[in-house]
Amino acid sequence: MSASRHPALSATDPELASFVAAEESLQAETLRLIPSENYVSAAVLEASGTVLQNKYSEGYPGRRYYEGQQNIDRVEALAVERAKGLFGVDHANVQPYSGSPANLAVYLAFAKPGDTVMGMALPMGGHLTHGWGVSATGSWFRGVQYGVRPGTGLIDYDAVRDQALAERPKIIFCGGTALPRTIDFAAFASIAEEAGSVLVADVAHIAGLIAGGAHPSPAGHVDVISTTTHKTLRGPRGAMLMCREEHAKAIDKAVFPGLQGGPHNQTTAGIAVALHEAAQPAFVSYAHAVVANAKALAQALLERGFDLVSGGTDNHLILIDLTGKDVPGKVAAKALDRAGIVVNYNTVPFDPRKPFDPSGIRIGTPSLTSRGLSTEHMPQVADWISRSVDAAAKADESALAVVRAEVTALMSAFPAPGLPLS
Ligand code: DSN
Repeated sequence: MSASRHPALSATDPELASFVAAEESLQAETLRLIPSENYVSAAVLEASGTVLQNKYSEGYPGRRYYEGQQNIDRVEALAVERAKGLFGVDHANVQPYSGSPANLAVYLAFAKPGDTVMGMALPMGGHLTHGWGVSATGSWFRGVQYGVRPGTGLIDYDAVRDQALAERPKIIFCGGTALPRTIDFAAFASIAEEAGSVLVADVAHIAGLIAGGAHPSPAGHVDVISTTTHKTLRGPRGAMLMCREEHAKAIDKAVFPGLQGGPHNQTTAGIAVALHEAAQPAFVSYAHAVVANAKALAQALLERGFDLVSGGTDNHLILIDLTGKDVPGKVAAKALDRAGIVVNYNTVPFDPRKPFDPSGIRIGTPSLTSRGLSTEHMPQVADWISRSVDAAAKADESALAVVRAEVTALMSAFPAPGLPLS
């Protein structure tokens, strides 16, 4: 790390500073395809590292348990107003520490231990906190799970409706972590209304696409919107809960004092900046470019013989089923990492393999789009993935090294927001 970039850290703790410098280089040199990751702007990075973190602020603007909130109240109120404006909602709570605590607050607000709750199964593309067994949400509540159709990889809305009417869950979650297709919020809303359930859209992955008009919004269809702020939205690691006015008190009470203590004010500031950036015309272009890149990458992968869950993508995410390639997801992901392409191994629907050694890899285009790569680069990216997976099958380390050199060369021409220029 250059002393001029983080002089105090380098002087006080050179060992830790060297780890940060190494991470900066890694993020600059590699092609980051994990669909839930991104690069924050220098402004978000600065806001997230301010003296705001020296302050305790239990409560909400104008209703705190500690004095000295003159500035903190303004920061949080600004973030709240920006969230409401950007997503078109009555109420926003910007205090959840991250996505899992945000979702836990939803359970606290609307259900009692032992109640039935419904969400998409984790191996089908859902999230742990949507009632999956190993999560607190699946052990403190009775989680029932829906999935996708075999063959198409698409949500079977008729089956979801039948299950919801049979189970009458207190809460239904829609959204997930490995869903390449558009979520039909109106269809979920009509199911939830018939079943008498509170409907929650967990849009963590697609919040930035919604903000930029590249995915339909759940606002007006669902009771609560839960989202992290650091994925396609390009903010700091945090979360928000947004809802109709009728649920505002329940949500706020569940976040504080129900689950959390003092909010992380420095994160709130970063969220406020990210929301401001996401309200600019350039972010509309960014969101649409993310989707255009994902579609172009999916097409290039199909042309190279890859099997994609649901046959492609409508959003930022592609789930590659490697069953036909005879390379397990974990082996492929680790080989790609050695080639400078960062992905995560992932289950595919109806995966015969275990989650820690599954059949798929999950990729996405938010980060590469933040660096300015466009559809013309996607055949090259698909080519690197194809060569790396082939190299993994043959244990050909020299082929991976060749890909890595090519990746590093291209990425050096596309500096990442927030990172030092090398
Ligand atoms: N860890 C997130 C993801 O990668 O999708 C979900 O919480």
